[in-house]
Amino acid sequence: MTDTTYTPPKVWTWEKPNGGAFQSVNRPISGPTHDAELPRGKHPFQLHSLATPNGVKVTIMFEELLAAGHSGAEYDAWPIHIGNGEQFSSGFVAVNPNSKIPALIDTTQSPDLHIFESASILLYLAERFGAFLPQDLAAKTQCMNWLFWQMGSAPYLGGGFGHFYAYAPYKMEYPIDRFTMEVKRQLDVLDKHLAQSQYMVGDEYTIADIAIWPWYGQLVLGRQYDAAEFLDVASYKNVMRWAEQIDARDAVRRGRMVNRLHGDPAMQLHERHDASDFDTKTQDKVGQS
Ligand SMILES: N[C@@H](CCC(=O)N[C@@H](CS)C(=O)NCC(=O)O)C(=O)O
Repeated sequence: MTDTTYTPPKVWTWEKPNGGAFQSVNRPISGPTHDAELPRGKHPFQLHSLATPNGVKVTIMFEELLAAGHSGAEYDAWPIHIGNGEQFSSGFVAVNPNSKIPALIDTTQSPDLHIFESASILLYLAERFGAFLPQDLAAKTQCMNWLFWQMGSAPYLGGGFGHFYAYAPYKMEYPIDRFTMEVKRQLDVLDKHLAQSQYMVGDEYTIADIAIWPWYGQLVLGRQYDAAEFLDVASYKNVMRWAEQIDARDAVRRGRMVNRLHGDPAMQLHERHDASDFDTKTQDKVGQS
């Protein structure tokens, strides 16, 4: 199989698995594949997610809100096994017709409010609790600029670079080159900005940091795609300083643990229903499942 011999047909048809890492769940159509209700806990917010960068944005936000004293932000976090296609259950699709984690239900609204797209969730929670969102117009606009920058940029990192560097069935120079170029350009954008600013918006830690860190912060910390050396992440010194500063926050550490199904058992809290779960229900304590 090589990418130099492929001639696209006149009309693409869905005939065979493509050999990629997510071939068993990828489909060219939307909608549910099976009937299954979502579980429901006792807290105001019901989160259905997974500890990918997009999922971690939201669990960090909840843990930061709770750490800041917003007790109304209590939440139940339920894992969605995307490798098993749980994002295509009828219950999940009813909350997010796009079948992607994270998906959130605010049960304090009548009827329940469904919130999907990680930036929409961050903005919803920030406005709901008046937190991690600047009030000043200029600062708020900066925050939105960087929040939307993240949503537009990360697909080049994840769906572009990450996919072809780590997940594609074989290595192809053209897409790896193209997306490496773009990801390094994005890191340089961040590096130049963070040379002049402690956080993405001046000295204020905001939802812009909470959105960008799980992707680009964790990339330079060597947690994404095993690509730290390839991308020479150490050369982005300001991004590294910012990434380490945010990584040291207790709420960020807790947020990384929620709905994590792989890696160090002590960092895996499959379901989160109570603050005490971090001490008693991680996989090193309850055993592998
Ligand atoms: N733009 C969306 C992207 C969400 C997304 O791509 N989620 C991935 C995991 S990080 C997912 O659910 N993938 C499952 C699938 O594609 O079937 C957001 O930021 O919420």
